[in-house]
Amino acid sequence: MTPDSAANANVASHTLVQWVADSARLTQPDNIVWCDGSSSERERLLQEAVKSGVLIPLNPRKRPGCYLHRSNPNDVARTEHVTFICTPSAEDAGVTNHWMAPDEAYSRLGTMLEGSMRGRTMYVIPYVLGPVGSPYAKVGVQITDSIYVALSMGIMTRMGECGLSMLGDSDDFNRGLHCTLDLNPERRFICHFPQDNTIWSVGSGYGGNALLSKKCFALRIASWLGRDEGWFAEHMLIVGLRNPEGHTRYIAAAFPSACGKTNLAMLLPPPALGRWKVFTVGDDIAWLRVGPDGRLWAINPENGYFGVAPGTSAKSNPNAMRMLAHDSIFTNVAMTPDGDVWWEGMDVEPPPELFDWQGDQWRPDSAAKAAHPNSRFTTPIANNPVLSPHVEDPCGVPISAIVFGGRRATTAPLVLEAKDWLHGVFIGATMGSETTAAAAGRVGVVRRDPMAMLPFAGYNIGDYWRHWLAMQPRITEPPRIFMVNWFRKDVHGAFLWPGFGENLRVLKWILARIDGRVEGRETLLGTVPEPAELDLSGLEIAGEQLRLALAIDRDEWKTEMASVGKFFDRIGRSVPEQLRELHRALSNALETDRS
Ligand code: OXD
Ligand code: MN
Repeated sequence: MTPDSAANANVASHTLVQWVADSARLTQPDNIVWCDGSSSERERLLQEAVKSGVLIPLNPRKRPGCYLHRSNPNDVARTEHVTFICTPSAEDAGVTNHWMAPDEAYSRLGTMLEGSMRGRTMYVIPYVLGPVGSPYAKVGVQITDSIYVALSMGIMTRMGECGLSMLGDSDDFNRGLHCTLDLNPERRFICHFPQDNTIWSVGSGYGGNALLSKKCFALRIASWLGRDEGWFAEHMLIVGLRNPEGHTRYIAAAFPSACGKTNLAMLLPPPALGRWKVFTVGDDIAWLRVGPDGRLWAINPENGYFGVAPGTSAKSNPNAMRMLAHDSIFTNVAMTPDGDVWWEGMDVEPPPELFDWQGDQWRPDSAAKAAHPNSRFTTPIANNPVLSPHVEDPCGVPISAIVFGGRRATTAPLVLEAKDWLHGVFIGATMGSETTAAAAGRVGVVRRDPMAMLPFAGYNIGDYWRHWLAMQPRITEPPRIFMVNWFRKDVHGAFLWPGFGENLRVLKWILARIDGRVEGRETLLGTVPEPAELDLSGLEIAGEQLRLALAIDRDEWKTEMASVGKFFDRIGRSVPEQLRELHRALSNALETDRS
């Protein structure tokens, strides 16, 4: 589509035309390009991005259709400290979010945006979250001055004409205004205005801050819409598991950023479980609705993966390695002299020389990492060799189990089943996990990360828990709720459980519980497997190691409950009383019960 072509683009929504005109008046771009999502447009944008140095083409024989992007070194992760929920009252945002009054946010960012696109091109990107035509899909339009963002949105969303035709003449779309400014961290703000279905993001080109469809719309704004409209927007993968008898069930699992959601979503079964098949519906975000049958049904709002590269290997995620072979954008990975990519944990020896993520010469004896720990790949879902055939189903897939997981070296057992919905919500609400490189700040510190939504709930977390509880009566066939932890370590710091493909053994136990085929062992904190109930065929794991992986240590859990109590106190009166009560009951039982 040619510049300044709103008329040619057949934009029926007067509100959209007006909003783009207002944004252009504010930012004063030299050109406006309405993106149509065609392959010719993509080719043109790719060529421009290469010409301007934003993308480096990789070796077409090794990585056809692939490009490398190097970001500003100060702009490599989500920046939670400058991410704001802008609601009329601070109480609506709650203590786990940063809050700014809407007027103040519009005015502060408005000043930064004034004339900010002078000399630049404004891309107008209409997109659909969810299968096109699904009654659950939603339309967003992002304005950006970043060609890298425009190209990435073309991978991550169903982008272009489909967005405009789904919108028609309606004014019901998310308005995302993004401008990179000068990438000065002092002028970096990601502001959400849920009442206006609007996002303003300035000063960053990093995916989680700048691809506004993802964390900003599909989680923060959507969680707000979900509360009002009676559904859930969650930081969850969606995976289908087909058993050897040919029956497929679906699990939705919430893990914090960079804790293995993508790996679990496209897991390759170990040889002993080779008759099982795993299908990916989504790897990061799930929108869950109650179906007419009283079950929860999930769609993946996205159309691509924005995954963490380091640690991805033929061993940890062979399906991901296959999908990254072509038509992907890599950000901040290392580059080999012959134009291929490399990162730590790829499990192939680094060549004697590399260009590190900043483009500098790197040798295997260099002290620094070659790839940034939060370096990423952006790749279309269609590249995934195990993509579920149901990914475009308008009503999604029915969910049999919800799994909450964290990265915990201690305390949390390999798997545990909640007693009921309330207890499951408690487990999700109180989960803890070690921080990762996906967000700026210290790595490896345990923090409470309720439902893996700490950085993504678009409103007061206590009200968000209330919404989970309030939905219960409507979900007459609820999924069962579990907690998992692949990351527990022994005293020497070695992982107790092998993880990756072997995690299917745990998922198999979860399905067996749902089918009533295993009893498990009841504990104060929920039901854990008897070791013999786990299918360990073909796996060498010492009995003691497994016992430790499954163990519930009373002292560790007392400490855990004390930390949960402090977290609840910090959140204050919005914590639902039912969760408070359960916390008291579990804490007392840990003190007194000797079973
Ligand atoms: C992500 C994240 O990029 O959670 O998915 O940070
Ligand atoms: Mn995520």
